[in-house]
Amino acid sequence: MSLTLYYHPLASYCHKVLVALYEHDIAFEPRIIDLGAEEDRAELGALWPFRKFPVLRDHERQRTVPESSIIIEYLDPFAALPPLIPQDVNDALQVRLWDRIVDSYVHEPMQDIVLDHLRGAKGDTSGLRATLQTAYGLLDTQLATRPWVAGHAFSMADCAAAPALFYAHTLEPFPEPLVHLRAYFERLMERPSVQRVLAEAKPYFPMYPFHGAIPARFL
Ligand SMILES: N[C@@H](CCC(=O)N[C@@H](CS)C(=O)NCC(=O)O)C(=O)O
Repeated sequence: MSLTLYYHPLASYCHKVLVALYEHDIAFEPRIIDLGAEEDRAELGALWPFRKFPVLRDHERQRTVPESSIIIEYLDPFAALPPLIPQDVNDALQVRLWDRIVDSYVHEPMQDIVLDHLRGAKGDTSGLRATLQTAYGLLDTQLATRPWVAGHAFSMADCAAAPALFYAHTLEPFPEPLVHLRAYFERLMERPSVQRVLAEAKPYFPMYPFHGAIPARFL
C-alpha cells in the first residue's frame, strides 16, 4: 500500500487514526498540514472540502478517504490481525456504537470547549461539560466488566477513546469515584501506539490552549 496521511500531530481526530496505524504497523507518508498556512489549507481543501483532517490518500487504489472512523474501517481489511473492527457482526456493532458514543459525547464537546476558548467567545460551556460528565459515568459503568471499551479486545473504539479522553481530562478531570474509567485511561496511556502518538505530539503541546492542565508525565 502506498499511503499519505494528511494530519496534524496535535489534532485529536488525527491521533485516533495514528493509533490505528501504529497498532497495525502500517507504513505511510506523513503530510503535516498547517491550517494557518493558505497553501496547506488549499491542499487539504482540494482533497476534502470541509478542510478537516485526518484525510488518507491511497495512491495505489486512487482513493481519498476522509473521516477518522472510515479511515480505520478502510485500512482494517488490509492490516495485520487482530482487526480493530471484529469480524463477528454483533461485536462489530458494539465497536461502532462505542466509537460513536466516544466521538459524539466526549470528542465533540471537548473540541467545542477548546474552540470556544480559541475564538475568545468565553461562552457558557456548562452544557458541554455536563455532557462530558454524563459520558464519563456511562464509560465507567461499561468498563466495570471489560478491559477495553467495546469488549475484551482493543478496537477502533479505543483508538477514539485515547485522544478524546486525553484532551477531555485536561478540561474536566475524571471524578475520583469513577475508578473503572480512571483505570481504563491508564491502560490506554500504557499502550505503545498511544505512547508513540503522545510523544510525537509533545513538541506541539505548548500550542494547546489548556497545556497547563496536561499532567507533567506527558510533557
Ligand atoms: N468527523 C471528523 C472530525 C475531524 C475534525 O474535526 N478534525 C479537526 C482536528 S481534530 C479539524 O480538522 N479541525 C480543523 C477545523 O475544523 O478547521 C473525523 O472523525 O475525522
